[in-house]
Amino acid sequence: MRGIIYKGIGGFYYVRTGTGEAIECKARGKFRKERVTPMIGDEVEIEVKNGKGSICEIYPRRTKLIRPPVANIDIVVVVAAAKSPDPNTALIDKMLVNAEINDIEAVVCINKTDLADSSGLEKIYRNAGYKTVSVSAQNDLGMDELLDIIRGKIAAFAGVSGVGKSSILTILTGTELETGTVSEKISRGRHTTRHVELFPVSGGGYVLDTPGFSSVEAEDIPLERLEQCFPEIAAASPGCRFRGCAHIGEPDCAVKAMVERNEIAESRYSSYKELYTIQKGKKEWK
Ligand SMILES: Nc1nc2c(ncn2[C@@H]2O[C@H](COP(=O)(O)OP(=O)(O)OP(=O)(O)O)[C@@H](O)[C@H]2O)c(=O)[nH]1
Ligand SMILES: [Mg+2]
Ligand SMILES: [Zn+2]
Repeated sequence: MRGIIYKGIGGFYYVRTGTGEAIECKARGKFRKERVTPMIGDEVEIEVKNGKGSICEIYPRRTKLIRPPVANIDIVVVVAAAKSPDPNTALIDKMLVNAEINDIEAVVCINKTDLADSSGLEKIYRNAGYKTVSVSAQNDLGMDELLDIIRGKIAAFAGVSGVGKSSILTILTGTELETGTVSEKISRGRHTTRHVELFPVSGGGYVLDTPGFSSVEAEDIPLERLEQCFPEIAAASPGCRFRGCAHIGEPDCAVKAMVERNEIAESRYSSYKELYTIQKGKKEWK
């Protein structure tokens, strides 16, 4: 029987089969010998005997994230809030880079549009080449548009604490997920959402709610791949005078010209420069 691992606890894997049935499984011993660890999101073949399941095969992974450890994510939804907390473009950009470097499609979702206007933020990311969607979990607005984007896929929801990931997912899945006010979180000093689990979406697909997927380490991004992680910079790059232009101090740089004309957002270019500088420094120390 074929299924997907949606949760793992204490050596047990929980697999949902095509019929929607959930089965508790152990991994066969051969995986340990081959040093393969099943991941949440893995498509697996299982055998069930006397109500006990065992995973006998793991199908090839389409994608593989390390933080959090999840396989087969098709799309990353980077969630920000129009307000409370105020959007942090540097962190949004890092989450987008994390998706790009793992070859996973990314979209930007702006929540809490009942509190503030989201058009400025939307414009930054639409200009960068990302699909954007503005929603309000509180007023149940924009959820159909979001659903259309993720339907049938495995979607990971990323974003800093308090932007409303769990609130959105509660609506999309019809499963009550743990949410909390921003002040409650600060006083507890930690996230509300603590474990990694895939939840089925009405109409097909799964969503992942996790606090862990909020950043990317610059060491994970080779300099030569950095430009590709910023779609609008990669698109402008052929207009630079020099091939291999780093868009930092070179003359006749098309990217910098576009930043000056406000055609590439200043915040996006700063994020690029920051990651470039960190990575360049590391390379020179080697
Ligand atoms: N005004 C307003 N508040 C919202 C909206 N969506 C969520 N909230 C509130 O924002 C707070 C944080 O929401 P959560 O869904 O717990 O945020 P989260 O992103 O899951 O946070 P972590 O699990 O800590 O990463 C809660 O008090 C929600 O009620 C919205 O659209 N508008
Ligand atoms: Mg949460
Ligand atoms: Zn350039």
